[in-house]
Amino acid sequence: MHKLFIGFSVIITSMLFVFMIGCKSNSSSPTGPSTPSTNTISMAGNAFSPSSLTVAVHTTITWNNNSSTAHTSTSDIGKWDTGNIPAGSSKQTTFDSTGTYHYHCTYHSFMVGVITVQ
Ligand SMILES: [Cu+2]
Repeated sequence: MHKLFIGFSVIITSMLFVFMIGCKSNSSSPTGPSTPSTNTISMAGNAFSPSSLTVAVHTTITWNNNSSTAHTSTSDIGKWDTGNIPAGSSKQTTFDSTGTYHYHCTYHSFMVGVITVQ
């Protein structure tokens, strides 16, 4: 009788354990925050390409200098300045506030572009 009781308890405990594991695997995982997108602007032929770009807030833009001379991406209102980007290298800027931002290259005043963050 006593052995039977112990055996019964083991079975009940095992079933409870399996039930708990089952519940855990069934619980839905929480959805994480939306991942910000990444965009690339090329600096080639002494021009920004695309020269006009609209991105979502918190987007990181990668400035790729694909030309043979150094360039910068410098905000007209001092919002950001990548500083010197040597030929063949790149830098990144993250846009955390909405607005329309005009920018230029400090070495080539005719190199201009605009980024709209919304
Ligand atoms: Cu330039």
